[in-house]
Amino acid sequence: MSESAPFSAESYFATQPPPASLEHDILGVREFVQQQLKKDRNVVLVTSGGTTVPLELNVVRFLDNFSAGTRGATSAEYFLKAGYAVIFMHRQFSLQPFSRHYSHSTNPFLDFLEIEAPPDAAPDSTPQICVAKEKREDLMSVLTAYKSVQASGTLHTLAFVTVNDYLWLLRAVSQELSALRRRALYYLAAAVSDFFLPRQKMSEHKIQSGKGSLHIEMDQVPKILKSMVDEWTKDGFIVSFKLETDPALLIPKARAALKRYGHQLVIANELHTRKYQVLFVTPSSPTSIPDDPADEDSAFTETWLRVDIPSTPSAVSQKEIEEEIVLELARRHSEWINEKKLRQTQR
Ligand code: PAZ
Repeated sequence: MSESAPFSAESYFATQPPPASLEHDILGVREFVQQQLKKDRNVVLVTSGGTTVPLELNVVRFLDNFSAGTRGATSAEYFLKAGYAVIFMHRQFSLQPFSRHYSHSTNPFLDFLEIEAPPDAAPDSTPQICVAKEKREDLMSVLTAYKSVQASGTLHTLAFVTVNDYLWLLRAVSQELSALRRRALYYLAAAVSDFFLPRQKMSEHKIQSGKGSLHIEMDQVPKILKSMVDEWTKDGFIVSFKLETDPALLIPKARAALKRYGHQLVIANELHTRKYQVLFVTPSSPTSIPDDPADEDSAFTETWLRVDIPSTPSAVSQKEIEEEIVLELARRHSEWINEKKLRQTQR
């Protein structure tokens, strides 16, 4: 255990420096939010990918969090399809909406292309590049969606690398997005480190191996969801994710998060089944969660969302679970907005 007091959100931001690009990034987000306000669109902030924890100021080594960014990139596409404008805040070089279909490791882009000599060409004419026939239909559908999103200006992307970049960006983007009040949806799918090394404890240069084994004491990352709910967002609909490897912890951990932070929904998923099933956990009553553990089962509502598991590891599941997740969230978000409006008019 660290001897110093744990970081609160406030002490974290007072002592850890902001990333150099923060001001520039936020101007871009502000402009995007203003455009969406004019168009009366709902906006979702999607966070995606893992965060790093550098061990040195001149960083050679770092800890990383597991995440390819599949959940975030795929969900962003479905949110766009559902009519949301999307701020996609992702780990640098992790998967992104649309280009994810052509990831270099699973579906290399060069394999889509063929070199073709024009049929009646002179011997010295330049060969043509064309898309392989069997790939054209899929590529056309991805490209059409991509171009349409570009033309409508509904996707804004931002990148982070370290957990520090992530925290500063999350706070600033949430504050900008709060202008949309309940029309803002926060979809926190990034895998964020629970521990970090404060700048004040970091070695300036590469840690040397001469002293034998390495002992590092890390501090706990502050629980910023509380500040997000109470201070940074005004009335937004907040969805956090909970990843566990022990299935027995899924429900208790999701319930504990809702009790502790007071947000709207936790999507719980287990590492090995996350692509085929997730659990939506919400408080049964939007206004209060009983303290008595005996009432716990009735205090929360849990709903599984599932898609078919592919029959072989290489078979592609026809349906992506993110489609189901986003459809259900869009429905719940809209219902929640309407309930809030109704309550306001009844006052
Ligand atoms: O990015 P990915 O598709 O490989 O994984 C998604 C995920 C498991 C990181 C996400 O669904 C999630 O649970 N994020 C929150 C992780 C956490 O508990 O910090």
